[in-house]
Amino acid sequence: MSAIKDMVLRALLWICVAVGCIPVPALAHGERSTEPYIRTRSLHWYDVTWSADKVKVNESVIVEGKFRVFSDWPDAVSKPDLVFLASGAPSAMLVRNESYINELPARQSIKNLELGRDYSFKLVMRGRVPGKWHLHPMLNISGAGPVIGPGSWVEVAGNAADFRESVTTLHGTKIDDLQNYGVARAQAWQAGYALIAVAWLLWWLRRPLIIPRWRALERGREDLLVTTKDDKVAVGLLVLVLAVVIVGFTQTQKDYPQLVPLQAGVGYTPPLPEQPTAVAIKFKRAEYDVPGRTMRVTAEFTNKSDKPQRIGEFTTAGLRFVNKNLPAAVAAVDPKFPKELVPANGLRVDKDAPLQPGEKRVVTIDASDAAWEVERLVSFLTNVDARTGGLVFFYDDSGKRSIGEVFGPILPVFKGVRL
Ligand SMILES: [Cu+2]
Repeated sequence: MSAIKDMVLRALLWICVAVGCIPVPALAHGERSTEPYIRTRSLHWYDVTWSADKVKVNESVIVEGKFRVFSDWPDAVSKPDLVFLASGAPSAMLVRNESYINELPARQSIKNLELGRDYSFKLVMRGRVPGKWHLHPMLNISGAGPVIGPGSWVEVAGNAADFRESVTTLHGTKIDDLQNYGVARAQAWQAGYALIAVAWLLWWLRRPLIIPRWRALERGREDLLVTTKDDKVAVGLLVLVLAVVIVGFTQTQKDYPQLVPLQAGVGYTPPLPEQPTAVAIKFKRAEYDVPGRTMRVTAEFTNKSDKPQRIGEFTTAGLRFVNKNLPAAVAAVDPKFPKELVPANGLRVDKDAPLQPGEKRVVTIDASDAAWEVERLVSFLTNVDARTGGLVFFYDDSGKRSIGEVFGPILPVFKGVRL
């Protein structure tokens, strides 16, 4: 018994040490906690831009880009039949004033996204609370939860007290600041109901409670528990509550005769037009080299276009592995794109010569970086369904891009970096 007690105490001690004594500043907000099979096989965000990295309170920053709904969607994740576009940022430090999917306002949920297709998105965020905030696009998927896109730091400068969210209603009423509009009225209602609830509780609490009542029950004197006076008070209270509700409802209807109810409908937008993939990809194998921190994917590539094609980028889980030997691919990375999401080692392509029209070639691509560990992406090695996936960007000799998908099972290996 004392051994178990010892063990429990020791475990508690270690938990205290772990939680209390190693404070780590929270610089982000959990974007790395999503399982790798979701991050590598559900949504692939690309061409994401932030219009500014510094705004003043009340100024806007626009986050826009595209996402591919991956063909090899994991079985364990609900299909994207109902989604809602949101922003991933700490609370409402920036407010979301507008949101769009394929230029359709996305203030409501959107239904029936199609696998293997692309969608564009746009978020208009306005600075509210000064500070440095990590701002991501995020898609909430019904039944699966949020899938977060790449994040960039946006600094909001100025004074929080200057923030205003003013609107003019359909009737022309000017509301100076939506932040506190109607708050006092809502609080008065809550306080009123709380008062009634507390009065009702006190009515019963003022009398002897558990033991005397139990003894009365024991003696078969249930009639002593609820008196006629109690009944009267209960009826009075019921009438009071009904009167408050009816009078409140009538008065509110009179004050605001025309109301638009909260909208519960969902929208639909067809995906963006399908772009022909210049290169067909036939997956061969994938391995994760544990000591070399490298994901290595081998596939057969067939050039279906009439122009030579090269592999420029492999992107998965928000990381962009870029082939540094291909200027078009390097130029496609916006210099303002978060550096930590573009691993310095880039993408190694073992047979990098242009793939000629009609040519078929087996190529191995190596994506090496500590980011696999930092981004907590290696836990796919312990998943029951160890699969991975990503987008491959091809560029022709004129710099035109096309996108292909690669996915398949992945195995861990321990042989070190191949040179
Ligand atoms: Cu973040």
